[in-house]
Amino acid sequence: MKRRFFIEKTTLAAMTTVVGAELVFGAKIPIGYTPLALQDPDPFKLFSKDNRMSVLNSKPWNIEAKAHLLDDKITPNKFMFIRNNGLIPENIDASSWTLTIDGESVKEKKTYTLADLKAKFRVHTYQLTLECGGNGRSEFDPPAKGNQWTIGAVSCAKWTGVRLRDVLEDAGIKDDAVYIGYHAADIHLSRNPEKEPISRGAPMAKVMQEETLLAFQMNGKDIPLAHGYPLRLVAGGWPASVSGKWINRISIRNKEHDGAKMTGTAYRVPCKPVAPGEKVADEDMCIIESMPVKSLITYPMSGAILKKGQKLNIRGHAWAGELEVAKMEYSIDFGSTWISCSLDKPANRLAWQHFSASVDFPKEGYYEVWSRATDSQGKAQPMLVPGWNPKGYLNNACHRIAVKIS
Ligand SMILES: Nc1nc2c(c(=O)[nH]1)N[C@H]1C(S)=C(S)[C@@H](COP(=O)(O)O)O[C@H]1N2
Ligand SMILES: [Mo]
Repeated sequence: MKRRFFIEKTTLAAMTTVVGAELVFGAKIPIGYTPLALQDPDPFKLFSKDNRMSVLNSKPWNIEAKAHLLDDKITPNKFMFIRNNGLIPENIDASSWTLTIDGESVKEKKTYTLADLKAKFRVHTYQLTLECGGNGRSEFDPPAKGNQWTIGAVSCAKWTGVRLRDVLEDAGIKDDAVYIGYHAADIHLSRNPEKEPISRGAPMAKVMQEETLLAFQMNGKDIPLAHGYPLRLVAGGWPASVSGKWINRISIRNKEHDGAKMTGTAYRVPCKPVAPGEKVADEDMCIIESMPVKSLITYPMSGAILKKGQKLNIRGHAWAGELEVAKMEYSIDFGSTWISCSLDKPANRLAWQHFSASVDFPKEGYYEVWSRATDSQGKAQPMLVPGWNPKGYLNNACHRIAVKIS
C-alpha cells in the first residue's frame, strides 16, 4: 500500500500528544481509523453520572443536568453538572497533596498537607449553590460561543472543609491584600505545562466570608475526582468558576488577580447594558460577582399530562447569589398574573431554597407554568432572556414547563 493511505505525520504527532505515549506502529494506522485510546469512554460510568445527563463536550468534559433531575434538596453527585476548562488531573495522590499559600500580600509563605489542614483548623459543613456563569447561554441571540448550557449547570451539594479565611490568617494577610488567585492541578488542553486552564479568584470580602471553604468532602464523602478531589475552593452564590477545583496554591494578591480567564470577555460582562452583538471595549467590562436571582421547577418534568379537575403540585428551588430569595411566584397565563408559592428558608446562607405550589387549571388545554423568584432587594427574574453580553453569561430568565390538561 502507498503511504497516502495512512495518516499524516502531523496527525500522528497530535495523536501521540493526546494518548501520552508513542504510537509504535502509528505509521500503519489507516486514514479515518480512530484508535481506542482516542475514543471517548462512557462519561456516565467514568463520572458516576445518571445517563439522562447531557454531554455538551468531551474535550474537555462538560456535562449538564436537566430540570427534573435536580429535584433533590441536596444535589447528589449523579446529577451534578461538570464544567471543565482543561483536562482532569492524572494520578492524584491525596497523601502527598499540598496547598501552598503565597503571593505579594502573604506575611509568610506556607505549605500545608491535607492532614495539616484537617488537624489545624475547625471543620465546617455548608450547603452551597454553585451555578456556572454561563448557565442559560444557549438562549442568547446573537449566540455566544462556549458550552451551550440550557438550565442544568447548577447544583447545591453539602461541602465540608476548613474556612479559607482561617488558613489565610494562619499564613498571615498583609494590610494591602485585595484579592486571592487560585492555582490548580488540571492540565491545559494543549498539555503545555506552562499554561493554566483557569486561575481565577475573589476579592477579600468574599474570601473572608465564613461560608467560603477549602473543601475536602462533598455530601459526606471524598469529593469526586471530576469535582475537585482532593481539595477545592467553594464560594457559594458567585459564578462557580470562582470555586477552583484541584487546588494546590492560593496567592494572596495586592491587586486584582490576573490569572487565566480573569480578563477580556471571560467571566466578565459589560458594566452597562449594550445592544445585542455590540463590541465592548475591555475597560467597559466588569467581573461577575454575585449571581442573579433564579429558580427552577424540578417537578413535574416539562410535558406533564393531567386529567381535568386534577391539581398539579409543582416544586423546585430558587437562589439569589449573595442574597436570599424573598418571594416565589408562578404564572399559568404567560406572565399576565402571578400567584405566590410557599417558600422555605435556606438550610444556611448561600444554599438554594425550596418552593412548592398547588396549581389549578381552569379548563382543558395547553398551559405553561412559569416560575419567578424575587430577591431580598426586590429584584425579580426577567420573563425573557436578559441583557445580552459577549459570552452569554447570567441568563436568569423565568423557568417554564409545559402542561397539558386532557
Ligand atoms: N481547576 C479548575 N477549577 C474549576 C474549573 C476548571 O476548569 N478547573 N471550572 C470552573 C467552572 S467554570 C465551574 S462552572 C465550576 C464547575 O464545578 P463542577 O464541575 O464541580 O460542577 O468549577 C470551576 N472550577
Ligand atoms: Mo463556569
